[in-house]
Amino acid sequence: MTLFPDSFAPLRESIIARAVDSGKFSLNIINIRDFSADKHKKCDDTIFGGGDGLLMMPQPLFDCIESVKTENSHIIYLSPKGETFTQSKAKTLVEYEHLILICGHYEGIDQRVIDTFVDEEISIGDYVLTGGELPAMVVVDTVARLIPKVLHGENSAKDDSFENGLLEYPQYTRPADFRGLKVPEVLLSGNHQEIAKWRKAQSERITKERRPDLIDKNN
Ligand code: 4F9
Repeated sequence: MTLFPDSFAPLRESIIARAVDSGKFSLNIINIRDFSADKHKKCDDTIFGGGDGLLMMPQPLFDCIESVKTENSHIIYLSPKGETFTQSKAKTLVEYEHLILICGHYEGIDQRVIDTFVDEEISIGDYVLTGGELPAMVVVDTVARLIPKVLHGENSAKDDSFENGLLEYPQYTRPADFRGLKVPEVLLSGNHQEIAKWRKAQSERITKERRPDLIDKNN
């Protein structure tokens, strides 16, 4: 749910678009403005108590949410005040039958919408954006690729970074020698046991170098 449905064009590309077109999941971009009862379709107003900026009014959001929610809906508000989004959170979310993502814009939404409907607030990181649209797309993309058969064998999720608590090992494709830059010999060996050993060692090395916090978290 958004005041800016056109900003979701990126989800109409590539893997996510194909998954929607082949019915692996459905995606409805709902324009909150369509639910405004105001004759000018107004959806935002100034903030009680003072302060700069505009807040999204409760009426359009209440009507928008009530038009689609069922007892199986899990309702998320994208907000810098939320719990930080992780791969592990994505795995929890993919189990829900129906997710509703509410995108605030301007200064956000009236607290009564949150108190009445929202099951959890999610942040994608400690920074402020112009709205919840980009965070909603991040959540949709991350969760959608965990739905069975959205990814195919050639881009499977099982070796992804974070999947085993480590960053992914380096990868190479043809040619084995590009301008004198060579692919590590072991990967051409056909020895699957040695390849698995090399990949595990590389994963551990790169995680130790770049994200020692991930190692501490696993131990
Ligand atoms: C939401 C930022 C989630 C980070 C929403 C302005 C936001 C955000 N994570 N910033 N509106």
